[in-house]
Amino acid sequence: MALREILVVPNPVLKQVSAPVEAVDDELRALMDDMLETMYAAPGIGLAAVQVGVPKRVIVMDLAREGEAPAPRYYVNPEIVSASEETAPYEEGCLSVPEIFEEVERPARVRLRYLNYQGEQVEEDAEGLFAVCVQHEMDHLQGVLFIDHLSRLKREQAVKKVKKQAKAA
Ligand code: GNR
Ligand code: NI
Repeated sequence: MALREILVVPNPVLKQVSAPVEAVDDELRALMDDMLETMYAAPGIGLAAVQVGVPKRVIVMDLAREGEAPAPRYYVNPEIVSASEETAPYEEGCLSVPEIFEEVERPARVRLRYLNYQGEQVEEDAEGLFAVCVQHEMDHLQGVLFIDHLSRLKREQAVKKVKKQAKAA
């Protein structure tokens, strides 16, 4: 396992549309292991492969709270089968837009279809933080960041802030 570098805005790789995975094999599992390690180290609750510079349709997540046992989740080629009409707001952040937090409104519940760590097709219902996080990660697979859901002014302010931080670091 190895830590990978997390790309931050305005890195153009983050705008790429990720390609479907052809096979869930040991090479892909090694990528997912690295992603999980990188996510835990950050720390974060989700990570899309494109955030470590690999534009493939792969997401890892762990929503366990502090003190709870780790609960890694892996999503390969995820699709949203259906989404609720009802929406819910959540104050989101992103490891690729460090230290910026803004409210985003998304469908409150979604039904997912994806391949798991073993390459088996699974369907699962998501709500609450799980629904927020999986939609945030699936946006990454389309080259969309949570700040793209904000007004242009707020988005530009966020990118400016991150650039300024990067310079100071
Ligand atoms: O660690 C993360 N926390 C978070 C909080 C609210 C909504 C979404 C997220 S995902 C984020 C990690 C990340 O950037 N994943 O792409
Ligand atoms: Ni993110």
